[in-house]
Amino acid sequence: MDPRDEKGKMWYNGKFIDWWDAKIHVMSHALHYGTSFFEGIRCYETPKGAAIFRLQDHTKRFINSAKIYRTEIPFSEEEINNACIEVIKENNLKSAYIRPLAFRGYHSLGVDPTKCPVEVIVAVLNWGKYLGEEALSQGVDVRISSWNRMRANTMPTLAKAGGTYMNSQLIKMEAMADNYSEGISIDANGFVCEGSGENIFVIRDGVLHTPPQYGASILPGLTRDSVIHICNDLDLEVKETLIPRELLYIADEIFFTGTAAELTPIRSIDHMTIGAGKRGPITEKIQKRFFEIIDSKVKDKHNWLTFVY
Ligand code: PPE
Repeated sequence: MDPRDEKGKMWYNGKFIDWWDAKIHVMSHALHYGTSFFEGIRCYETPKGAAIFRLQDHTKRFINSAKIYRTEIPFSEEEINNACIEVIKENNLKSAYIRPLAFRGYHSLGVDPTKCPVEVIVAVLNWGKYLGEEALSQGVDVRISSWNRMRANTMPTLAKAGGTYMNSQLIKMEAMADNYSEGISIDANGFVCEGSGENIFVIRDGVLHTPPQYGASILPGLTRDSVIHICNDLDLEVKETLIPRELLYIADEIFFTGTAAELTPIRSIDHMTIGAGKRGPITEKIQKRFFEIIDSKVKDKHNWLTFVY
């Protein structure tokens, strides 16, 4: 994705403006202190037209991320949902990555954000495969990060807040500097957490394991939640449990989940081959069902799709 290619309209505080007119002042609070909340949502091209995946759940998480930081987004849940739909229509898109963002704008310097206005945008862009074109079928090579995720009661991990992503950036840059696609973070207690922008599932003896939604310093991912539902539908057992680092090395299959990453298999960690060193059969089964739901090939029984047009 090259932002310079982006044209078209951006939803900005309730109005549509040109992509390049969406500007802020350099003294905006968010720039100085990381004061922002965001979402990443995919809109897929399906045989029945453009469909947004889990829109309402993303909007709820967006509003709650702000609430954790005592911030009220000055638009209702319904208005944000509609903004995501309307910005796709306005740009006449069949598919897109939708990025709602709320941030504290320009008023005064100082840590106290409360006088700075809360501004909201919804951008749409083309975002291809997060970890590379072949990642979904071939898998990726990753490392365990030397950076830990935030300890409980430091930076809240249930909030998808801009500042938190400084930690993600450390994990990602360290991995890339060593030619890995991604890093896996460990929490303050020494247990496996997540990728810099993905949750993780570990398969051993036919059972899936993933860090618990609460208490493991992870973002409660919606793709993660979707995978858990799909596993129930497919009669696959999922355990939400603390995962020691060494379980990764002896796993049969491991994959990342995320809106951007979708379901990306991991083929090696720290140069140790995972399972057969390629996408495993259970990963493939879950991945297949995930895309069948999106492609309307099987019934969307959980009501995950919102059709745009
Ligand atoms: N953990 C983190 C830290 C995270 O950022 C994401 C999403 C997830 C887990 C998976 O959550 P979900 O998308 O609800 O399944 N990361 C978003 C932003 C990535 C970025 O580089 O920006 C995303 O995937 O859209």
